[in-house]
Amino acid sequence: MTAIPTKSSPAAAPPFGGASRRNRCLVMGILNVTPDSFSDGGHHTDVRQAVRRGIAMAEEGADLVDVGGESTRPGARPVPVAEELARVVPVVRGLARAEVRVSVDTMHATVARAAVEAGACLVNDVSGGLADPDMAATVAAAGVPYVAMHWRAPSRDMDRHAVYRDVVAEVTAELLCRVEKLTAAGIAPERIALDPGLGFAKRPAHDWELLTRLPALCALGFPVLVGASRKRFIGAALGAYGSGEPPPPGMRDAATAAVSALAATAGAACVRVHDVPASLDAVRMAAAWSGSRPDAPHPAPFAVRN
Ligand code: PMM
Repeated sequence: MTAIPTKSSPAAAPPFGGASRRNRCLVMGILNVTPDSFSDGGHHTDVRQAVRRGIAMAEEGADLVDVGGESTRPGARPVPVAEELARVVPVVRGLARAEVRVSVDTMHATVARAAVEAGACLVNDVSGGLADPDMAATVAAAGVPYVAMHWRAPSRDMDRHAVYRDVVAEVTAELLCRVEKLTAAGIAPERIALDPGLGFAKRPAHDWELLTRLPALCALGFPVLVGASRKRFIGAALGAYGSGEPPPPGMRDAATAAVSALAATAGAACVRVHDVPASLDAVRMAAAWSGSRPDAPHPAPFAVRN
C-alpha cells in the first residue's frame, strides 16, 4: 500500500505549489483549444487568440490555465496525437512565455512530454494514467505534479460504465488503485492530486453524491481538484429546481460558482472552471467563511515558493 500524504505532512513538490499567494482553494481556468468541447468548443482554435484568452484568465486571477486539445464530452472521438500536439504545444509555449502558469489536459504521454518541454508545470490526465501506459513513467521522468482523475472508459462509450453500488466507495477505491500504479512507476505521492471525474462515467445523481460526500475523498490526504464547470448535472439541477428545462452550458456560470464555494468549503484544493472571476470570488468567500487567514502561509502541500 502506498504511503498517503496527510494534510499536515510536508511536501517537497506540492501539486499546485506556488500557484497562489493566498491561503484558499485555487482556481484553474479552462482553455480548450478544440473545435468540439461541449461548452467552449471552437472558441479558441487560433493560437494567438487562445494565448490572449489564457493571459486574460490569468489577469482575471486564475492560478493556473489548463490547456486541452482533445474534447472529452460524452461520445467524443479520439484525436490523432499529431493533431493534439499541433493544437496544444504552441498555446502552452505562448502562455509560458507570458509567465502564465500552465497545466496541460491530456491523456497522451507524448503530448504531456512536449507540453512540459514547452513550459507546462502540471499534467492533468482525465484517465489517471489508464489511457496511455507510458504516461506515469513520462510524468515521473518530467518531475512535474500530476492530477489523476477517476475514469473508466474512453468518452465514446463512458456512459455505459456509469454503474455503481456505492459511487463514493468505488471511485475512492479505483483512485487509490491508480495511486499505487502511479507511485510504482516513480511519481512521488506528494506530486499527485486526485479528482472524482464529475460527468465521466457518472450520471447526475452520481456527480451530486460525489460532491456532497467530497470530504470522504479529501480525507485520503491528497489535494482534490473538482471539475464541475457548466456540466450536465449542473444544468439538470438548475432545470429541476427551476423551469424544468436545463439552461445551455453558457448560462451555468453562477451555479458553477456556487458549487465552487461549496466544494472549497468541503475541502477541495482547486476548482477547474470556464468563468474565472465568479469562481474566484466564490472560493474567496469560502475561505472567509471557514476563517482561513488570508495572509497565512499556505499549509503543505500548497507552500508558496515565490
Ligand atoms: N473535465 C473535462 C476536461 N478535463 N480535467 C479534470 N481534472 N477534471 C475534470 O472534471 C475535467 C477535466 C471536461 O470538461 P470541459 O470540456 O469543459 O473541459
